[in-house]
Amino acid sequence: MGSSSRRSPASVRPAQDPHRSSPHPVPESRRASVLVTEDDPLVASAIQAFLMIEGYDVQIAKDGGEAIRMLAHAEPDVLLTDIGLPDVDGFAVARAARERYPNIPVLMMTGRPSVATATAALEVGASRHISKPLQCAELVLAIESAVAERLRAKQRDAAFDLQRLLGVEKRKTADLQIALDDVFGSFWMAYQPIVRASTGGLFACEALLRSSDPRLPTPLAVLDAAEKLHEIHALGRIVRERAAAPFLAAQVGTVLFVNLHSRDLLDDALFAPDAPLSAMAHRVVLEITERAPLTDIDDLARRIADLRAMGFRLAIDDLGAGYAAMWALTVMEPEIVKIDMSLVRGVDQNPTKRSIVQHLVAMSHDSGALVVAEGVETEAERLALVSLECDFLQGYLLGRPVKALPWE
Ligand code: G
Ligand code: MN
Repeated sequence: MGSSSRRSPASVRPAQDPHRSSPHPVPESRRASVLVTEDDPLVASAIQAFLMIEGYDVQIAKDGGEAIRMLAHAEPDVLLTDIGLPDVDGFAVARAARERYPNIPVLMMTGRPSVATATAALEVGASRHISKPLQCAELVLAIESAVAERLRAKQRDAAFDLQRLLGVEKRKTADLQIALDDVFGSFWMAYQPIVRASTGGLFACEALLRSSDPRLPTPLAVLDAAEKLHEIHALGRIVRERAAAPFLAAQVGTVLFVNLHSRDLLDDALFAPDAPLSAMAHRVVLEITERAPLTDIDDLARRIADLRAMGFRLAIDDLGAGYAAMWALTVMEPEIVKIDMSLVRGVDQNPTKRSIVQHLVAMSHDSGALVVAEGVETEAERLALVSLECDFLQGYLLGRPVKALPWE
């Protein structure tokens, strides 16, 4: 506003609308912040007082330069700027605001409205062009609708971002599904020997899932993908079918250890008489890891009893790796306990591990379970485990997992 249009605070005339009740409730949108650029201190303080009563957070810039500096510091919800200012004009302030915040609503006021000022205001993206003297009702309505528009724009942006995110997630899921479908076709079972600790003779083989697909290169990656895509049952069925195949063909007497996911216990196919493992159940040990919780499996005890009735033996896998060793031992009453390789690694040198293994072996034997030590890599570990009375040993020292059955 130039000096010619300076007016007293009385120029901010109260609203004429007789229906406006006062004091009005302050709606949520009124807490919006307004940056007012006005060089006339009296008009500025009148606008500020009025808008603050209306519930707005108001900042005053006394010239264009100050407004631009304040804009650099923080984004107001609305910019209300006079056109005539002593330094840069209101159009420059509007342009600077729009450059920094493309969606900021800009209201321009002038004491000398003309087609030219209205057109110029439009060109800098002002949503409203207000004539002075200001009508309070008009000013509030203009600010209210600017704030509402700003809110709608923000919601549109958020909805757009969400859509984009969902799109990306959807594509990722679709890609993962393709990878998993391919891996279902291509994965194979490797077999690792489990030997008798006393003689070194072959007792059993553990079937281990192996994938050479770079998208899902490890058993854990395949399991994670199957969990994400709710395909745990499908995966388990193929695992059991592929693990059993060479055993069924060869009719060998060696025991087969197969890993179950805790969810597999909920799959009826595991219990079916014509399922791949059912016919050879008396030669199969089903491993259930201690790492994953079994607490959310309904009817756990009955399901375990059903498997036993079919002839299966049960093993707790990775004992000592989780927090539920005692619980797993008492609920499952396993025939076999597999001590986790984290306890086996360096057991010959670490007195604590030695003592834990000793106690786990004693507890297992007391409850009638036999013990497999997993992940045996050195002769020193082997000797320690033999002296600690482990019944069976498994690990790279005794044999790596290989595609062919170890006796072939
Ligand atoms: O959870 P589970 O115990 O089923 O995991 C067995 C895994 O441990 C297999 O992937 C197998 O390749 C790996 N493994 C078997 N023997 C050894 C070993 O001696 N050392 C190490 N580091 N890993 C082993
Ligand atoms: Mn295992």
